[in-house]
Amino acid sequence: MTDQKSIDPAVCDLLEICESEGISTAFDRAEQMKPCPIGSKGACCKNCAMGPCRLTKEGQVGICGATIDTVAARNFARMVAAGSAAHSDHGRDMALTLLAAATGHAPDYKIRDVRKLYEVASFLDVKTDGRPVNDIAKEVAEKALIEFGRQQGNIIYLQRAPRKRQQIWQNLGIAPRGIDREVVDIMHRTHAGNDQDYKSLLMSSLRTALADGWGGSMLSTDITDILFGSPVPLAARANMGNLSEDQVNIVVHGHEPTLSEMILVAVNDPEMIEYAKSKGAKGINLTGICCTANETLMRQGVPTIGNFLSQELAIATGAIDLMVVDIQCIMQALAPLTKQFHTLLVTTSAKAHIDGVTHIEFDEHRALEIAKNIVKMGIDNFVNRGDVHIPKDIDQMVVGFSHEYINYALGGFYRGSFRPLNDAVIQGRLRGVAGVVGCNNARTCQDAAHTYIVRELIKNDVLVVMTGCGAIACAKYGFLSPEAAQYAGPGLREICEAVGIPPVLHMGSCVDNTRILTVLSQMATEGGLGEDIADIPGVGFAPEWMSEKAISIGCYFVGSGVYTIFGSESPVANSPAVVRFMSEGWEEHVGGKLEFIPDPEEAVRKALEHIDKKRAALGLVEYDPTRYGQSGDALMLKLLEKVEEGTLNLYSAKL
Ligand code: MSK
Repeated sequence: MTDQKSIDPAVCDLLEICESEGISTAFDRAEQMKPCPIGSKGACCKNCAMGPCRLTKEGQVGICGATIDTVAARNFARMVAAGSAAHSDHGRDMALTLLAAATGHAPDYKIRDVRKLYEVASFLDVKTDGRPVNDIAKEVAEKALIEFGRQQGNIIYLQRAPRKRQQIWQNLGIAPRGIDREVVDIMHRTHAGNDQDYKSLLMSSLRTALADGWGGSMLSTDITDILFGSPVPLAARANMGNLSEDQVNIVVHGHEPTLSEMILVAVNDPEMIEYAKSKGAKGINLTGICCTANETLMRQGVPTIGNFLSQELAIATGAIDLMVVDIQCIMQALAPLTKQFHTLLVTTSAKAHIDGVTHIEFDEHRALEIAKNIVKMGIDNFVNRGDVHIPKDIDQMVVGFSHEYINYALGGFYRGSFRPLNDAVIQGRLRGVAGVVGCNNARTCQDAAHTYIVRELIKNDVLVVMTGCGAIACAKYGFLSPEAAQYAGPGLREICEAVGIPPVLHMGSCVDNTRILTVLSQMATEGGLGEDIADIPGVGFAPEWMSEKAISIGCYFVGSGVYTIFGSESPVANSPAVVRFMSEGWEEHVGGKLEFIPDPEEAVRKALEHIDKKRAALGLVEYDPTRYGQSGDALMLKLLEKVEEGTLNLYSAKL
């Protein structure tokens, strides 16, 4: 039965143990608790104390008269606001850390990527000539913080979008103002008795999501790169087999790299390693889960042991001595679960306490000291370890494809450009591009939709970029390794062989979806693929989404002109008008649309149709895979076969 819950062999293995020992997990709780058929479709309004009103009958309205369209749109808008707030607040904390580092108040951090600092300074209109790095960093942090509270004008980073896109936002009045302001706007407008026009609510939702994508999240990505370095490709490993039987296992989980980067320093401290040995361990083994894992994975090569739905199963190995969590995607179920094992769970964010769990508040001013204390607690707990069951699964991958690196990979240091990528799409060697992102969801088989969709896309010569738990999902099945080129269509395979990249590129954590916005903007401005993101033959997917952050991400892609497909049932399904407006209405206004398509086969079919439609609109050649696949490694293999047969002499052959 476990194979219907997950396709991950390590998770299935551990689920069997949990089931036989009566240990509760999200997988069986999802079976026992069916989703509320009213709330899950957007038909329950609890925005005032006269309700909750459940609008289940045709034409029924709430006590205040709110229609199903208003209720569904308001509920959806609040999801966008919560998601945008979460991402953006993460971005604010990164800006505050940069400020503290630049002013000498966070001595354990320094500017690791000065080149990126200069680039961001130019976007934020910060002068760099002749100034010390820390002065520049201080002003960059201050200017970034202004973006959160901006009351007039628009978020500066909107200028990074193609001109046509900026004009669309201005014409529609959805160019975001301050990042915080747009979140507050939605919370105000969805209060009882305010905005009761579903179209207005949905257009405002786009503005709030854009404040996340082109504001809070984009700043977060940039500042994280400044502080910890812009990712470049490196080899790394995924899945539970990366836990160690004879070392202290410490797992970082959540989203922010500020603490996890310090934990990494602490576990490599010779004194800490000696201390671990004094307790009978062979050393200290650091691994991660969810997006904190993505952050340390892509910059430092720290292995990931799993994505969102793997977190409880990791505890069930009995091998984790300490799990330290920061913000977002941390299941409360970890608290009672860790008590059934020897694992110590430590919360660290002032915004993410869990009742009954040890809390050591993180403070960037004393970062390394706190990190060392936490690591020491893990070491001390090693002696309490009992039986362990660590699945053997380990998968290899290459991670760290920042947009800067893709640029470099395609043209080298002096001629870095997206020209080769655009040319590949124009020639039909690539049919199009896709971003596949988002979470796991216990209502669907773990990783199944991610891997199906990605396999089909690359088979059809669609280059895929991934972030978040989706990227970890595909890492577990080898899609993020250059060898995965064997699953790619002929054109994509040739590109992978020529450039030496996998057909599926890991671009970071969920906050790093902004890197995809940057790639799309650069493709649009490079020339030959129209003049706007909406012109590009591309699609977005979140096949196993579950969080409000995913909804915000989906909406900022739609607002940027991308056809975006979510798996699972629609959270607004009970309002056909809202469903239609998110598709046809948004497409008419902004060029992008959002559709919920639970069937992955149908999702892929519609995505490819859309890509072909965009190709036709640009006047590009029809996609024809038979034109490619005769060069690169494939040609070499054929020639070698002939040489072995004795039918070809390479020295005299005309190729
Ligand atoms: S961690 S938001 S489950 S991607 Fe970013 Fe994964 Fe989704 Fe959390």
